[in-house]
Amino acid sequence: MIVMDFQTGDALVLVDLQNDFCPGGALPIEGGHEVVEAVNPWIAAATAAGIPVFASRDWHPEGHMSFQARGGPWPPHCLQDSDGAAFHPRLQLPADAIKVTKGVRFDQDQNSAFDQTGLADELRRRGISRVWVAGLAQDVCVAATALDGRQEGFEVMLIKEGTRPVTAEGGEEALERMQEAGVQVVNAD
Ligand code: VGL
Ligand code: ZN
Repeated sequence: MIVMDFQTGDALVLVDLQNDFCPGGALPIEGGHEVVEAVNPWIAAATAAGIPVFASRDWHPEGHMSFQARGGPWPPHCLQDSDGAAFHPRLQLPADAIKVTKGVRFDQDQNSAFDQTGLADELRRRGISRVWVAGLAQDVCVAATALDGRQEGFEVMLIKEGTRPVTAEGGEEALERMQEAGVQVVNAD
């Protein structure tokens, strides 16, 4: 078990810690708000170690193709500039956190923070070789991000207490897929 063992060449990548994915939001994930509390110490440790913090956000146009009205799987969520799309108020993002905006395309969804955002190139440009991933949801955007991170050649550490799934079965299945792809699962407790 490796705990908050940050080193030069690391980045912390926080996926979609937005109001709509927390209880009371448009696409609530059970315990989503607890994830926010769980990642705050990781943000503090990263900042103390000089490790950059990236924060992705789902940022959909009105009537996005991933919404049920368009035949997609999801209720409307994370509408651009809405309160639901805002980062959770208790998330202690540093002022210099680098935001990664996704889900903006009209013609397709982007679950992974790497999907057509240029994130992989930006990480490489900064000399980053290992990413610590946490956020929502474990079986959707976190899994897609962790798997793409591996695909792009990064070491990937999944912060287990820093993520929750939409469904328990989906979460288990995603965890297996991530581990098979070489994602290391770590826990602070
Ligand atoms: C997500 C469902 C729809 C996520 C985004 O961030 O995991 N899930 N859009
Ligand atoms: Zn979405």
